[in-house]
Amino acid sequence: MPTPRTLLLTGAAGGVGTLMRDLLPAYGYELRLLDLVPIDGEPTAVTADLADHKALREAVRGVDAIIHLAGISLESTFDRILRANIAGTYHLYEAAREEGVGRIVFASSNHAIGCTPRTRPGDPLIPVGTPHRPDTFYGLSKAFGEDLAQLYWDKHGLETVSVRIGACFPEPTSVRMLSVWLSPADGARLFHAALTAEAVGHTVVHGSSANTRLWWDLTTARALGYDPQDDSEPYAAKLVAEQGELDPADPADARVGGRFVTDPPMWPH
Ligand code: NAI
Ligand code: 15L
Repeated sequence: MPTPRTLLLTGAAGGVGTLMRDLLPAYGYELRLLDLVPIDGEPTAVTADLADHKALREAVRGVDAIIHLAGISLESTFDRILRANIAGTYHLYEAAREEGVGRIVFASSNHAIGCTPRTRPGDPLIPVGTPHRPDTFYGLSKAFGEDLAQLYWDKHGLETVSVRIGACFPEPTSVRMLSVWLSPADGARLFHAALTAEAVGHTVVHGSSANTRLWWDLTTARALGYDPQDDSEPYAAKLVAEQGELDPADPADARVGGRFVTDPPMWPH
């Protein structure tokens, strides 16, 4: 596909959105911003809910591609996840289909496979084709998003790269994060690769830096042209001294999703 220039960034007020607003313009993108909440210093940003079909149609009209970050980014009640993440992602795909947008980069999550046992030293890395094993309603919504993306590719020719992000923050803050960290700069590299690779159909990739303690396979991400430059290991000595190594006897430490696996579910209230 031709190199996209104009991008819609949903969830632009959030943590990853804020990091990407700083980093993506250097790749030559012009960003159109959308979020449920107003964005400081961005008077032209669209303030809209993913449930607002008319606003979504207008927001996607004329863009070359979309990075879809908007939604609830942690566990919540099923009803809230249903509205924001499941129905919300459907509404975005419908708007994109109606307006003829060619490609979406979908912010999936490691929590779509969160109940998968984590890799121990010497084990093979977790392949991208590992079955969905969501650890929460939140992870379930990301599994849904990946399947929705497959449906829109198979039925409508709308391409997606689903990026199962590990943890994208300025620095790793836990021993678990040493394995799953995606540095902001590598995040921008990965999004750029996902936006510019030829003929992606629906491709699922794991989204991490080149961490020494990596748990999953980055082959499909590298095949897009992603060349991660960062490694969490320089942060390891301090974090391990403070927190200790992961304990294989602790169920939260034994699986990919960490405490998402063991936290009690949230019920309606
Ligand atoms: P965040 O919670 O900081 O930002 C999400 C943004 O989406 C917020 O600004 C919020 O206002 C907006 N939003 C929520 N519901 C909305 C709705 N109905 N309509 C419009 N906007 C809505 O999350 P963060 O950390 O920036 O993550 C971005 C995306 O990446 C999320 O989809 C998250 O699930 C995914 N992700 C993030 C990871 C991370 O390490 N930060 C790891 C894995 C996945
Ligand atoms: C996610 O999916 C969350 O959005 C993020 O806040 C982190 O908790 C991350 O996963 C993680 O697994 O550390």
